[in-house]
Amino acid sequence: MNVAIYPGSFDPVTNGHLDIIERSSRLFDRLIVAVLRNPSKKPLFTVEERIEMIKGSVSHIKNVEVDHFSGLLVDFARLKKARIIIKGLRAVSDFEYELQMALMNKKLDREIETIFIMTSTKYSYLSSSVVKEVASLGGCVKDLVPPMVAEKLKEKFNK
Ligand code: COD
Repeated sequence: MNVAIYPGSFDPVTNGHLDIIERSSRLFDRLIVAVLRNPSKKPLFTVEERIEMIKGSVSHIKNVEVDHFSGLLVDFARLKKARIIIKGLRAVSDFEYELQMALMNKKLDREIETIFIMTSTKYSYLSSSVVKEVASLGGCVKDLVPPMVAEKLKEKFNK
């Protein structure tokens, strides 16, 4: 069975992330969306909230599950018997950062392969940070995130 992991902060999940999830779920038997629990960062949403929002947005895809991890991604991958890491690429700036991580993950575990999926043009400008900024300033994020996330952002920023 081909198991792949799509890791990220997903603070919050956007339509760009969902596009990567939908497209990679068609390539592997099982796809684990893995939310990083990073105590040194101050996210807008808790891990539990982020998981709930992803679960609510991917329930129609049968081979996708949502989990969380802390520590090294390669350790989590080994635990889940996954050898493939999925990353999304939007721009050259993503590539430099992602290449460094892919090479480091390979150094840490030579069984791991990172597979890059190109963003869809319509989501190429989309990131969780931009979405949070727009929402915090009262802008409309309806077309950028799943409805449940738009609702949660409204609650957070009271807009
Ligand atoms: N279109 C396509 N792809 C997108 C889009 C979009 N619009 N938006 C985001 N993506 C991609 C990103 O490029 C990334 O691949 C993924 O979706 C998740 O994005 P984010 O922003 O939610 O998550 P990141 O980039 O903050 O996640 C970083 C990790 C959690 C993957 C990383 O920090 C990690 O692996 N940490 C664990 C510690 C570790 O093992 N370190 C050693 C490796 S160097």
